[in-house]
Amino acid sequence: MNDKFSSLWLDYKPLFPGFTGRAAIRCPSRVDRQGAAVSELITALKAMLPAAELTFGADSAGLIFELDIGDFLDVEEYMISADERGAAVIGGSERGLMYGVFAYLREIRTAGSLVRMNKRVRPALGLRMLDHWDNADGTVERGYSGSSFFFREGKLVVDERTEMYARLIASAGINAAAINNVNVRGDAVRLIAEENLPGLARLSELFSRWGIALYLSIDFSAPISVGGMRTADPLDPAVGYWWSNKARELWKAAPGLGGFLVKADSEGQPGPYAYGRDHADGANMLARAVKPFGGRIIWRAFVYNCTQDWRDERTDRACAGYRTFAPLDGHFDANVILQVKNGPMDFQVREPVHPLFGAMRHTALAAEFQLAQEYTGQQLHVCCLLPMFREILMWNTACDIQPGRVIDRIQAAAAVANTGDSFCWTGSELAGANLYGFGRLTFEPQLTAEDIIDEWISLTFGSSERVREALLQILLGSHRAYEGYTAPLGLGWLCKPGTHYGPDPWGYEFDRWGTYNRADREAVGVDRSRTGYTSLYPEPLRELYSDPEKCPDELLLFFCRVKYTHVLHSGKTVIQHIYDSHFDGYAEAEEFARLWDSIESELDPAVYDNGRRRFKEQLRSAGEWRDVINAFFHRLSGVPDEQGRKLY
Ligand code: GCV
Repeated sequence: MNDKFSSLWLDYKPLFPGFTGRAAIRCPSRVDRQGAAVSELITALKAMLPAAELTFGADSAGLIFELDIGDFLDVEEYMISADERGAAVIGGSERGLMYGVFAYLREIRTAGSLVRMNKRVRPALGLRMLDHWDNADGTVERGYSGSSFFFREGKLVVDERTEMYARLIASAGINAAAINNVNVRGDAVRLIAEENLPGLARLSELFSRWGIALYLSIDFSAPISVGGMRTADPLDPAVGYWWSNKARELWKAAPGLGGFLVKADSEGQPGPYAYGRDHADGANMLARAVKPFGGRIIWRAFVYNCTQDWRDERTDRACAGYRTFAPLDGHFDANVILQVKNGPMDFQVREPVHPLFGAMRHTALAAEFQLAQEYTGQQLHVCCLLPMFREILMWNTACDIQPGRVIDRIQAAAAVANTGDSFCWTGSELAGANLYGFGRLTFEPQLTAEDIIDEWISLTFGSSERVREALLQILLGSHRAYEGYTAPLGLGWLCKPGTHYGPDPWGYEFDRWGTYNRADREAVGVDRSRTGYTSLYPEPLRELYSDPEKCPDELLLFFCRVKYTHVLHSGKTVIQHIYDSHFDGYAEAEEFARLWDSIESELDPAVYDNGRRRFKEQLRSAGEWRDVINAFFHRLSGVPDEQGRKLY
């Protein structure tokens, strides 16, 4: 395991190196002096005012930083009033105070001075969570940032990196983390067994200090695999009893536990179906076991038939989550949260918003995003997902409950983490924007993606205007570019099966996963009115998506099957759009690499070098995508490029 790590956006630099006066922290006894808020403020002030005399509580003629807790605020809410002489930060609890301190530090660091400000902020969502797909053997499923820092050879690790991790994500506003893969395999099955209680206790204590609830992905069949029972039937009272005892044991050792995350009856994971029960039976049995301890069950809605017959044109994977869970609306206990992927498929570069967000009226929902860029370049390609995440959160479900945006319909947001034991945590420094931004966006979704990226650049790379402009241009344009040179117009799954990296337009065709583009000589795309998928949306979305003349260009081939000569709203034909977007996307990637080179002198040499190697691979891969996909559609359609470019 790599023990060296960067402090990323928490790398406090001297702000006023020449300030030799006094700086005092004042707080009443109701504020915990050993708590995260006070300790972070001390760490930051020592680094930012290296020559100041830092005092605690005493009167001071210099700068004054007052911290307090006010029960008129919500637990995670904070207020800041500040000017050139210091600041007063009040939180609704230690947690709120910690968020207030982080917010204040962020403001003065991005401004480069002590600022005058008045602010009162409450997070938009109560649960802002990271899901790590770390395995107990130290590997990370869909991990592109090195090995796990939570597990080494089957054992839990709690060390300085864990502390830094907690500070980093807390500073971004994240308040929960599931540390192990939802595919619970190998030694991870026994994570809830007695031998792991001391490790879990240490980890949950560390997390709690930073306001983070520890979640565990569990094996639904643990009564068998861990408990030695003969069944895991959720309606068998002995099974419920086993889970209740297990929960008691876990919460006694680790009171900071938040609950369990469950992938059941999906891609080979065990679940209630084996006993003829449904997902509500499974989730509620666990919910009852954890309820006395304030625990929650996060139950994933990623359930579909992954052994489909490709010739069956009626069965559509996109419909599966809806058809499984919509009939169960209202059947889940109050401490169950149904975690729904942002789209109906699986984190493709472009998907429609999942219809369950508009449909589930009586079920608590979490939106699940993926920071790990499984289908979006695996952190070798720069692909900033924040504009897309924000668009999804602000998307109007058109349901008849108002307000009806996704952000109004959910109680929580979770993201598959993109971290590992690489020095910069996310393999690529630029992928750090996704990690930071997910927390900030789910805390304050009124911020734009540009606001957040700008803030992240300043905290991570400093105040150079050239760096700021170059990185903003790269990050803000990166998703559009990636979509352009890979899978435009809502066409997903053009990637290689298994690894999900690089082009293979027939890789997922004619297979069992139910993920097709159905391209032939005449036409391309899936007619999702025929499969019944468009009917899962209310009007006016249903009509919008069903009609190729109305459907938004960027989703056309997801929803409709059209001829290559079909004319888009943009005025181009489908085939010409495919060619152009591949050439344009590649040109944008070239421009990103050039911009990165243009700021070389302002970057740390190791950071520049890491980026340069990744941009080189991005360009190689983007060229491959452009050529393979253009050649594929050119050969199928026989339509030449209007500009006469070589299509290979
Ligand atoms: C953890 C996709 C990924 C799998 C992942 C799964 C999920 O299928 O390729 O690696 O498994 O999603 O979200 O459960």
